[in-house]
Amino acid sequence: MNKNVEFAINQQINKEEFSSRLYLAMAIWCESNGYPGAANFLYKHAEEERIHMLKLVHYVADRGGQAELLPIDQPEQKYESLLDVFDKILNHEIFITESINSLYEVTMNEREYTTANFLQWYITEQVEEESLFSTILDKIKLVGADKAGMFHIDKELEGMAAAMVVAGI
Ligand code: OFO
Repeated sequence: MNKNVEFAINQQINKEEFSSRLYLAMAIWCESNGYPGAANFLYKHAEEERIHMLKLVHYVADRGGQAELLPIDQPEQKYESLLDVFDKILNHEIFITESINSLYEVTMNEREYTTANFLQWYITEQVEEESLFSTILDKIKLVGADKAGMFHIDKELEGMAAAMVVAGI
């Protein structure tokens, strides 16, 4: 496997692993701050990020490369509110999208078209994730300090977590 591409994928593996840990930290905060639905949704999302990481790990192995586990940063563990949590998630996903785009650029520069093709899945996934999190964030902003509205959003997130279980995520 092309060494520059392998290096860049290993950086992405690290970011996906960090994403999983970040959403786990957020789920823990939600669970102990009265948002059980958001917690379940984020526990599931942490698992999903782990799947994103493993998909890259297996791809590197399949192409005869060597996946490497790099040190992961400690995620923030204290949040001000549910709004703060989802605001940070959206910003993080935008950062991940930029990172996937840079990785795609490396594959293009190295003429690694097979890997570029493989990365299409991540490009599509990022569009879906940014849209999902921005919709949730808009709803949280809309209800503001209204407790009944916030309760309703938490229930909705619980439903989304249950749908992820049904979908086998
Ligand atoms: Fe939430 O994103 Fe991975 O890729």
